Amino acid sequence: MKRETWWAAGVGVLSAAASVSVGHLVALFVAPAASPLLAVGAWVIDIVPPWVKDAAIALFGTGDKVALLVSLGLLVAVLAVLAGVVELRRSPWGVVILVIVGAIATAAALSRAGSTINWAIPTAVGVAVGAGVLRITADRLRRWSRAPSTSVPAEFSSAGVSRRGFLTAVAVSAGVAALAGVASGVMSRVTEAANTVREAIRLPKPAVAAPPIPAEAELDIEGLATVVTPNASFYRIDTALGVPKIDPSEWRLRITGMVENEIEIGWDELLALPLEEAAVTLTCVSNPVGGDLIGNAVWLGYPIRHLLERARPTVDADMVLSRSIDGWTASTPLESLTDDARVAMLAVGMNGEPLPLEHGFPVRMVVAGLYGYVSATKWVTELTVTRFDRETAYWTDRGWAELGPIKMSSRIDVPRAGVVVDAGRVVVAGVAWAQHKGIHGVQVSVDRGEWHDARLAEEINVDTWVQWVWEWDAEPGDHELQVRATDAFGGTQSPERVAPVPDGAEGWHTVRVSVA
Ligand SMILES: Nc1nc2c(c(=O)[nH]1)N[C@H]1C(S)=C(S)[C@@H](COP(=O)(O)O)O[C@H]1N2
Ligand SMILES: [Mo]
Repeated sequence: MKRETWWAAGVGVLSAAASVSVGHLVALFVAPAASPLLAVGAWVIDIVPPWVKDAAIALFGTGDKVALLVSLGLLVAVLAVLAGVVELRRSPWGVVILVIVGAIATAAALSRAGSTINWAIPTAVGVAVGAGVLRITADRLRRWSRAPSTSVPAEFSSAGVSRRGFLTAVAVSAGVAALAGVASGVMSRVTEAANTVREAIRLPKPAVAAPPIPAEAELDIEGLATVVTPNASFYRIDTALGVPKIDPSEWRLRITGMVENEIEIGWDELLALPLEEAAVTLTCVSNPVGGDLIGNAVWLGYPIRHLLERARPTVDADMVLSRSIDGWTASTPLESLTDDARVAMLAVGMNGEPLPLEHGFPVRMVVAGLYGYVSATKWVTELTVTRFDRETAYWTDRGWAELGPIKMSSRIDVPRAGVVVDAGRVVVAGVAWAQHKGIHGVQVSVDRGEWHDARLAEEINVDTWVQWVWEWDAEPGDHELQVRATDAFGGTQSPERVAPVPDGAEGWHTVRVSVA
């Protein structure tokens, strides 16, 4: 084989290494399981027939996962060599091979349970970097191999210059790949350490326990969001590129600003206070009608009003600016935090566990009835008592409304939009919410006809969503289902469509289905 073919093979492997290591690093920020190698590995585990799995386990024992990753690595290496050689000879077909392999890895990532469209990002970024490496290095290799050899000293000949150009590109690319690899290693270790600390924590029993979730609150219908959202599938929204890792023993919360008595509290002191438990449904103001930026959990925490009682806000204060360790801020009306009729807590627990790192470990705010951007500060370290006319917060600086009470809404979960269902009895089910008020009723209409009352599941409390179900006698054809809710004060959702900006979406969730 010619020298340049060897180099081309190396260039292919280098670009694959850059893709994988950069993709893996980006995945640590987006979602670790979206790493190209891990996603493809998990996907292969799902699709291989059982006998292959059994054979692998028999052959490799508990090393079967390692064997899988090694085989995948070898497969990638072979494809990488191919991509390098093809790119040298028939540019841009080598890049095309890389992109196709990337597309398969992306599809694998998106097929994972709980994946979102963001899971495409790590592989996309990885492939973009890899494609750049492949293009540039293969191009320089081509120039080098075509440069005429002359009698001038090697350093000055065009062959010498182009050789140096190629080797520089290789060195820079290898540096990028290695740096991404090292950064991933460091990040994984830090996350691991934070998780170890988190797992060792035993939260105290609540002084005021939430009543058990009534069995009748869960209709248990396939495809319907469960009434309590598991932590692993709880929506996540924040501006944090890397999830902050706070050592609870170093965590402190300061209450400052317009108060007569500044206070500071640490982790142990917080846990020693009488904690209360409450089920509250969080919602993001960006949630479109029918969207899934909403989740319900049982939170354990300490009422913020008790801490404010100790800090004694001055009479002219009307807002609390909460700040996260990463600088993110939210502005919450002071009266929502001092009102003893509203759940507003410094939460440390979520569904019986310490907060997951990405949901604000070790301490976050949870305020019933307010959108997350004005109340749900994760990784919270400071509460500044102030006034709306003196300070603004992260999202209010970016055009979102100063006040963010959650708007009543309802969603159809089953049947899913676009599906084909059999004529006859069809279960239509979903969730409805009007936090801090409570849902009184839900109605469904077919093809914009009359409204039918849905049956509500038992409500956990007024701060949580409620499931609903309606049985539809479906006739063949294309149909449109719509849902609207009424709150406990008699307000009903209006049909006018309103975009999420600046204070939350409005409108009736509409789902088209075909009945066969
Ligand atoms: N530190 C911090 N806290 C934050 C945010 C953020 O960007 N940074 N986003 C808020 C928004 S907009 C929402 S909707 C909720 C989402 O909480 P979750 O990710 O636990 O579901 O967190 C809030 N708390
Ligand atoms: Mo949000």
